[in-house]
Amino acid sequence: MNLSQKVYGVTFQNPTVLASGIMGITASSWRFCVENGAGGITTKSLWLTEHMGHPNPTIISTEHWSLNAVGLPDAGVEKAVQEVGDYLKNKPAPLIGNVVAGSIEDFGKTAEHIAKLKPDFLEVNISCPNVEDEFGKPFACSAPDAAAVTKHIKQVSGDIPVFIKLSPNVNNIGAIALACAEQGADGFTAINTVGPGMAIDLRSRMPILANKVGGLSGPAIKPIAVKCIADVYAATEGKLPIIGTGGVYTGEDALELMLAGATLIGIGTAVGDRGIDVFKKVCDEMQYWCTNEGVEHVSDMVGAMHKELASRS
Ligand code: RRO
Repeated sequence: MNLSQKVYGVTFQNPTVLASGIMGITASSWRFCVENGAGGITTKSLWLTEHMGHPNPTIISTEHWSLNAVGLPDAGVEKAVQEVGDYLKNKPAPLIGNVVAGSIEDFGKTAEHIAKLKPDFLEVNISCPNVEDEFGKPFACSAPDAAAVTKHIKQVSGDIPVFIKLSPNVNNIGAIALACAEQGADGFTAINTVGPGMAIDLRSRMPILANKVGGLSGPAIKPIAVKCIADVYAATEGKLPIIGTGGVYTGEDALELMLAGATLIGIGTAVGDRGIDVFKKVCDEMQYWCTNEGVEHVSDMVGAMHKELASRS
């Protein structure tokens, strides 16, 4: 059973990808993920200049969900250039450079810096739910805003495919994806975290996160991820690759996101719960299921729900 996936000429040995914001920003931590089975790596969100994150506590986890409001701490593009450059010199697996900014112009500048390093893809984070106080509603919450960022980034990114990271916190994710596709988006990452949500400590009567609210991730959000991926796939007629992310813990979770339309599978919160070798575990579980079910190549699963629905209508 073959797990490899080819996207825009880039071969991923398996569909699992480290999701953005997990495991820091050093070439050695990315290599460690690949040694533990990751088919690809996404960097944390990179800023043009140094950016302070939110104060602690920034993360709270239960068995069913995590809430985070890390607030995008980053050392700025100089540091990113060093680490990304180091990784790309001798990369063990493809690298997706994730960029973030507070304005369309700064998105362009950051993307231009990172594109020059020749990552395999760019991922554009227009959907962080945790910096609304600083920057207002995420660009991903409006089709014209999301399209404007896409258009600007496509002008500076050369031949690097551009994936737009979408927000689930909208009622028209398909229309937003389509607006980005019309401006040249090469693919999508779906989804960023849900909400924001809030958790309150009973004794202190205070929100647990210093930021009060945070983005929801973990097993509880998988059905939302599946629906969003299916909507994006349908809106773009399955023509553009999707990195499906949201609540994937097991091989069967990964395959479910593939049936909805994902070509690659981001794994984030599960790294903390199942350990760094979650990538290898998820791959072994995908292998096991597909072999038992007679699926020869994992790519046969991508978008298969849509074909099945069409064949029955
Ligand atoms: O840093 C964060 O607080 C954060 C980001 Br950039 C994001 O895109 N999604 C999220 O849940 N947290």
